[in-house]
Amino acid sequence: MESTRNKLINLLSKNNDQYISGQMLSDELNISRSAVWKHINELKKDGYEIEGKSNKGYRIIKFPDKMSENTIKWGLKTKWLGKNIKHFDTVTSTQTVAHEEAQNNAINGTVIVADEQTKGRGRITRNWQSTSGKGVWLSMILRPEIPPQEAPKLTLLTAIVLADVLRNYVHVEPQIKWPNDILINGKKTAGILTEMQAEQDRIWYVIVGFGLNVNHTIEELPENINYKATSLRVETDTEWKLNDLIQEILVTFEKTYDYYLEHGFADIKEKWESYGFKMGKEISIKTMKSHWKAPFLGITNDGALITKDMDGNRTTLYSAEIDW
Ligand code: BT5
Repeated sequence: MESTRNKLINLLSKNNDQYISGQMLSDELNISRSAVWKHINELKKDGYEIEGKSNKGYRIIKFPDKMSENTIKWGLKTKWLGKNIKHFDTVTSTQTVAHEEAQNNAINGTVIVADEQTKGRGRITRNWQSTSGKGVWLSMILRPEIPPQEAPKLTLLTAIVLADVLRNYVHVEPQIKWPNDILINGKKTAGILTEMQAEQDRIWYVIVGFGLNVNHTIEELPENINYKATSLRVETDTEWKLNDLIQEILVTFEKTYDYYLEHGFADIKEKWESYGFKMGKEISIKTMKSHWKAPFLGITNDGALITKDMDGNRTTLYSAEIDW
């Protein structure tokens, strides 16, 4: 059940710029005027700026920067994505929670987001470092009516969404390293993980998760000889508000995803290629069996890597690692 506190925030948020009287709040919430006043004081302690005028009532002037269901929803301009948001201070993995929620019939567009993940997951058995409050660790539950074999396209679609937001909102020049890494200046700033539950010809649900390093200083970034990591703060010398970034990403995702469902994948593929890291250049490819160098010629309509095999014949790869 929704808490009185959340109901109060909702009432105050709905009214945007207008005041809402203490009496009306007390009637709507079914609590005394002094209980309303106590709740308002609690909100102020949590960083909400609330103006109170004796003959008019209350209005919210500013939400706190701290991430919460309410602060992400405040001013979020999406039609269906993020209408249901669950925020956690700490969680094992937002993917795991999203699977549970999806199995409990969570609606299309449900968003799971956490300040910290203790077991953030990458692909296969890899891990994703998700330090508390430093980045966006978020999973979306989607129920698209597409054949299961099209689901990998959602990884590529999410990559161009993140790249678009980084270019247009953060004003950096991102690149996408096939299939799912977002790089700035050659260093990884985000990764995407797409998982699904499906039958042969029907998707039950898809979970698209991404991790975006935002406010880490250089010292706070994961250190590893195998990969180079970066954050938006390191690249731009600016601290970013996680709530604002999430809103930008959700709005851009909704637009791009709806476009894909209506018009197909061709434009998204073209855009992906315009962001492609080492497109047209020689890359170092590793599969389960071999390791060789070949040119990166593009991606297919279903997102596979187009390159050449060791004998120089054109080939497409659905899973492989590209070395840095
Ligand atoms: C990915 O896998 O890049 C997908 C990462 C998806 C993370 C999100 S966060 C929200 C949701 N909940 C989850 O539990 N997961 C998703 P992959 O391509 O396998 O890359 C993993 C590799 O990236 C690791 O083996 C490290 O080399 C590197 N890595 C780990 N943490 C990193 C970080 N914070 N920044 C940059 N690189 C990192």
